[in-house]
Amino acid sequence: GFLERVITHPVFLEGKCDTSFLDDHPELFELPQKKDRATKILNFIGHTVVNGYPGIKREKALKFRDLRDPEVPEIPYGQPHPRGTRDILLDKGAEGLAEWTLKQKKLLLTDTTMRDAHQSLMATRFRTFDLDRIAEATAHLGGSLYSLEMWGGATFDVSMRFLNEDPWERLDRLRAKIPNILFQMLLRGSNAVGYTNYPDNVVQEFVSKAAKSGIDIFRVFDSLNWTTGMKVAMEAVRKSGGVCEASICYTGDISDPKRDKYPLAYYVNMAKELEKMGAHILAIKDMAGLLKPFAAEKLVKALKSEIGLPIHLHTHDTSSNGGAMLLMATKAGVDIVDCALSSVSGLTAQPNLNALVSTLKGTIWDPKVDEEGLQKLANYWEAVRPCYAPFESELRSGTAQVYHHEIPGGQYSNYKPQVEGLGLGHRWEECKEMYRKVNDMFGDLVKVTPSSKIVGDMAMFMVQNNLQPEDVMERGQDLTYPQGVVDFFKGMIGQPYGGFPEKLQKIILKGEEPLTCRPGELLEPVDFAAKKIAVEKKLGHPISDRDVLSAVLYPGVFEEFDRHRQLYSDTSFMPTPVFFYGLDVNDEVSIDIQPGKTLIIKLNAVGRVQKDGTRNIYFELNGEPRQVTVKDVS
Ligand code: 3PY
Ligand code: ZN
Repeated sequence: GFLERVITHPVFLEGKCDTSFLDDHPELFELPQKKDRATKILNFIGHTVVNGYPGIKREKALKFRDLRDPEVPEIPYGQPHPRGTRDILLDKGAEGLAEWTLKQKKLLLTDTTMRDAHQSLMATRFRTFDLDRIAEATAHLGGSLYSLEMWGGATFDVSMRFLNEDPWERLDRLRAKIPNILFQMLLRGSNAVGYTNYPDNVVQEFVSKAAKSGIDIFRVFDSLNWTTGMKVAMEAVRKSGGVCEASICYTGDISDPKRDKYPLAYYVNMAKELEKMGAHILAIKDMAGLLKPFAAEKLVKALKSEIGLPIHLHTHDTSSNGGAMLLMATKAGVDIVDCALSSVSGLTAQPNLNALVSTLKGTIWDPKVDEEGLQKLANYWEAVRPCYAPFESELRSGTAQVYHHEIPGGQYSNYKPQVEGLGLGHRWEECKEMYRKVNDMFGDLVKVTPSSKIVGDMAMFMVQNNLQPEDVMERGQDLTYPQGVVDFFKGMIGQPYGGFPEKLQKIILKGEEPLTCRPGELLEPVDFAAKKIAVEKKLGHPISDRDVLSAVLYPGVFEEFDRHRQLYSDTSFMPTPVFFYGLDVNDEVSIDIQPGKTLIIKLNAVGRVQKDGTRNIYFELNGEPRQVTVKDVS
């Protein structure tokens, strides 16, 4: 055909034409793979039909045909996007946006539906497919929201590890459809979007690529409130032109004089320091929902009078006091609050956005958003949510127990399955109690990723081995601790406020000397060019610069994800019910694999297991019979 005539042309053969564009477009060489995309998808569905989706127990699997297609609100064709906060950022820059924010009388709202809400309710499983489908409507109906938290935290890891999709591509697809509302991500300081400190140049490169890919606001925190650990990330955000939102993580209880490690003055001092370090916005990050309503009033008042930055309040509704808390904070002058659309709000997620909007209507804080539009968005997520049922935590009501165990909302929906995974499900109450005991043993820590994971790992280790704190203190030298716990006491994620408990540190480190400097100072910078060559060689195909970052942050996870992508192609376009649950015989699904290209797939029959352990799966693809063979490993 055409290609053959080109490559046999004399000019081409003499090398006199410019073919350098081929070097920049490795995808041109992927033709043979693209051609059998349909087969790859059939293989994936066949695999899911036979073996189920990893992590979903058979008894929890739902029927594809019972999961209705949610209604996507229609936006009149050609209607321009309402002017939003991102337009303000593009016009005025980060400082200008901060000034504008301070001037607003109305309460500004961040919607966390696309990140923290599902991280905290269903272990971060929302797929790009469902996010993408509501993106256009969100841009229109949510056009008066301050920001959408839609990236970072656990989404980066989980999208590759469990959903087999590219987090960068999710960002691209949402950005393309939502150009008007600020995009916000959660950045774990020196731990970026991981669980361990990375070399400085990795944090810098990650921030730079995230900003270029469309992140506007970076909420930066350190899991021990160690501001030294936030410096590199904060500077990188400022350099990228992004909005630097620095967080104080709230723990303890400023209204309880007995919890005196973290009094009001502690938070005010930290906030002042972050202001000096160049924050554009200050976040109060109440990751476990420990900030009580009257304490919130006190904290916000103090911060408003002591610092000049807009204040953005984040919380979790685990106790069910979240709504009341936000109202007290509003009265005290908070500028922006985080909430989630009603259908994915409450419990370990954020308080109910739609309810807050109704409550403030007609007051001086009226957020002036499209109430009906936001209801439509909530309705969409209400219809989507059942697809994710197997990942829901079993918390049925708010619980004041959170004030005791202090488990962050984003960890809660993970801690439970981890406990069950270790066969400790029947000792769940004990595991929560041990979480508190470990916190006390460790000197009353700020607990948020990754310090919260370290406390959780130690608690599970102790319950599993029937250890109490006194056992560890008395005969702990002979035990082998989880690696994360050892690294924590070595100073590998930074220095806790008030220092490490010395006796316990000696027991756990068994004579090894801990660090007192910033771990990033000791970690060798990554050579990205060399890394790219090495990964490409290992995988046998070219990868993008963003892939290189994914590979640096999560080496094993990235390789496994890439293997999936090669084997089954990009499965992020598959509707969620078929992705998680496959098809039953006679089910039919239509999949838009790219604009204008739709596959209609029907499952006709599943063959018996053969001698070699495989089964033949019989499909109809766009009306033609097609058969694939998959290994039965169920
Ligand atoms: C995260 O780091 O993922 C969190 O949600 C912390 O609250
Ligand atoms: Zn949170």
